[in-house]
Order: sequence, then C-alpha cells, then structure tokens
Amino acid sequence: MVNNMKKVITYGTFDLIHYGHIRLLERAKALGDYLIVGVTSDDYDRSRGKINNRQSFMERVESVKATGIPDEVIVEEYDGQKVDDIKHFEIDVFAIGSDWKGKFDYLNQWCEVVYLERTSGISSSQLRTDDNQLNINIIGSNIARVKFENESTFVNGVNIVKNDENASYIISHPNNHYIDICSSLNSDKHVICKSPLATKVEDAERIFHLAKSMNKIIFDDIKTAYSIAYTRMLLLIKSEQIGQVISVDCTCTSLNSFTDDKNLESEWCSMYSWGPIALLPVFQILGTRYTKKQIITKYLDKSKKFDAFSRINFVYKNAVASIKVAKFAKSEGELIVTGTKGYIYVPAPWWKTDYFEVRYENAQNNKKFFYQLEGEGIRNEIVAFRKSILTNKNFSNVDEDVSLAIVKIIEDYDQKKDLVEI
Ligand code: C2G
Repeated sequence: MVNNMKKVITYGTFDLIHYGHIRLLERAKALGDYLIVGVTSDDYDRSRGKINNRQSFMERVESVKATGIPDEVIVEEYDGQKVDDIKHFEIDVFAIGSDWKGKFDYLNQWCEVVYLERTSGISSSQLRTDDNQLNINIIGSNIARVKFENESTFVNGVNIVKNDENASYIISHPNNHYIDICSSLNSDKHVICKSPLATKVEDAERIFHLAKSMNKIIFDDIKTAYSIAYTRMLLLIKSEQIGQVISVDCTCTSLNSFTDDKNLESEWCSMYSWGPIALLPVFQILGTRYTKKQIITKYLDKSKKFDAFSRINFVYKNAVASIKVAKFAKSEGELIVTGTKGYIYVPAPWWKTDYFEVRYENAQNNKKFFYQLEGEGIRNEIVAFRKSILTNKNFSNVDEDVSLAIVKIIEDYDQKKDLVEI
C-alpha cells in the first residue's frame, strides 16, 4: 500500500448480497484507491436489533470478498468502532447508503462523509421475506400468547394468523398438549409447544416419532434456552472455567392471586409452570442420567393436584442438583453452578437474565458477563424455529433427551413417584 493512497471505508451487514450492495461497494471504491469494508458481527447486529440475518457471519464475509471489490474486509463489532477504525486505518472517506443520511455526520471531524444514493427496489429484508412466509396459529390461551404475538413482530416473515397456518404455537393446558400437538402434526403443521410437551413420556416419544415421520419440526418452547447469556454460560461451563461441576441449584417462583379450587383446574400448577425452566440447566449441565431423585411437594388443594411449592433433589454419579419451584411461595430466583475451581452466579430472575458472574476463591479473578437480552429470548427462539423449517434441520436449543427427561419428571410428579408430601 502506498502512503498517499486515498482510503475509503464502508460498513454493512451484507446479508444475501444483492445488486444494491454491489453498486454501493463499487461507488464507494470509486471514491478513492483503497476500500475497506466492515462486515457486522452477529452479536453486533443482534445488539442493534437485526436478529434474523439469513447468512452466518462467515458466509457474509465470504460473499463480500467474492465480489472482488474490497481491498480489505474487517469485522464491525461494537458501537463507536467507526471512529477507532478511521483513526487506526487513517481513512480519508467514510461512505454509506443514503438510508443513513445525517446519522454519521459526526465522523466529519476525522474524515470526509459521503452518503451514496441507495438503490431502489431491492433489499435484504425483501429477499428474506419473499420466500416462505411462516404463518403461525396460536392454540390455547395463556399470558404467553400476548408475549409471543408481540415478539413475532420482530421477526421478518413471521405472521400470526387464525387460519391457513403452516405452524402451530401450542399453549393449551399441558394435559391437552399431546392431543393438540398430534392433531397439528397430522394436519401437516410444524409445532412449537410450551414446555412440557406432554405429561407422559410415552406420549412425548410418540410426538417425536410422529414429527419425524411427517417430516415436521417440533420445538419444546423454553425461551431461556435462547437467551445469549444463558447459552454463553453453558459454553463457559463446558470449557471447564469452573472445573468439574459438583452442584446445580436453581429456583423459579412467582406469586399468584387466584385461590379458589374451581380456578385451579385450568391453571398450570407450580411444577407445570416452572418445572421445565428450572430443570433446563440441571439437564443441560449434568445430563439426563441421574441415579436418584426425590420430589418434595406442598399441595395447595385437597385433591392434591396443584403444588403450591415443590423441591426436587437429584443425585448424579459425581454431582448433585436441586430445584425449587413455586406459585404460592416466594424465594430468590437465582441459579448457582458449583464447580471444583469456582462457581457461576446468575442473579434473579436467572431465567431471563442478561448478566452472570464467574466467581473464584480469589475475588480478583472474578469475571462479569453481560449480553443484551431482547424479548426474554422469545424472538431468538422464533428465529431458530423459522430457520429450522426453512432449512429442514433442527436448530432447537433443547435436545430431545432433555425434553423427554422433563416430561419424565412431570409424569412422576403426577403419579407421585419418588414424591414426599409436606
Ligand atoms: N444499500 C444500498 N442499496 C440497497 C440496499 C443497501 O445502497 N438497495 C447499502 C446500504 O445503504 C449500506 C450497505 O448497502 O450502505 C449495506 O447495507 P446493509 O447490509 O443493510 O447494512 P446496514 O444495516 O445499512 O449496515 O453501522 C452501520 C451499518 O454497519 C450499516
């Protein structure tokens, strides 16, 4: 590179690269002698609300390189990076499409800012939505309905409909899940169902079998599994940052206002509401092969169906776990993972957190992690569901064996197996 070269920089996501992008890159290049293109990382895009890029970061980088236009491709990872890059690379011209007009005027103090006319009639969003729309019909009513409806508006190409659906979101009472799921699968619909998928292991197994034979996607809906902080925490544990895991302890509670027995019939008891969420880290961290368990329950009703509070203790070969769930008792909703070298602390409410800490004996080594959480993980889950349907590959973050292990606990709770009443 010659020193008196005029250097130009531009940034973008470049998802499903198209004619508009290429024209932009060509004109940017023509503004100088050397063009640097900053391609946004997936994390950065997520933090600025772009959650459903169709291509991975590497695919986007490769297609920008393949145009042959840029001289150099870099990653754009954080707010404020543009100033850093302009200084570091000694940039003369910052170029960007006219949809950003005015937004980058502040860069004028370091270089020339040029807004290039956006090519009309083409965009990545249009390319993303032109193919298969995902029309979801919601079956059952529950507070989850409103959240799901709101969150789906953040995902391109997903519509909530009353008929002509190609997928069902099932939020009926767990006792109806089996029938509702089977009827959706049998009428050729993909299914996402609020966990637990069923109340009997046999039924859950049949559901997975049916989904496979119908070539349909089935998602066990637990939004926490799609929170970035939670998934990063699992990776940290896998990489043995806290050594061997000895204990997983977590609590999920919410106080409810209903009390009369009539209402209880249609309500989800503490175990149905919170069990799947609280069991998720236990089964994802320690696996599903515990050697012993004990359920300890305090019932609310005389018919002993609705637990006000339950605790489950698990014994594994080399570890233990304990969960507490309640709709009629209140406690600290935290998650603690004890390891031989240190522990992970996720503050309440851990199931919708954006923050956790890795703590050690020597507090100076402690590390704090923060990942912006948009929409409690639901929109990421809808993106994964849509991607699974479009690619016919399962991108669920909840494996089949975890779903089955959750249903097994629900079944044992219902059958009062390994259960002690207090
Ligand atoms: N573009 C264009 N014509 C189109 C579509 C896009 O000229 N029909 C331009 C955009 O204006 C932008 C570039 O192509 O300059 C990349 O567009 P996107 O992939 O949509 O990326 P964007 O979100 O604009 O990223 O912080 C700024 C971002 O990095 C810019």
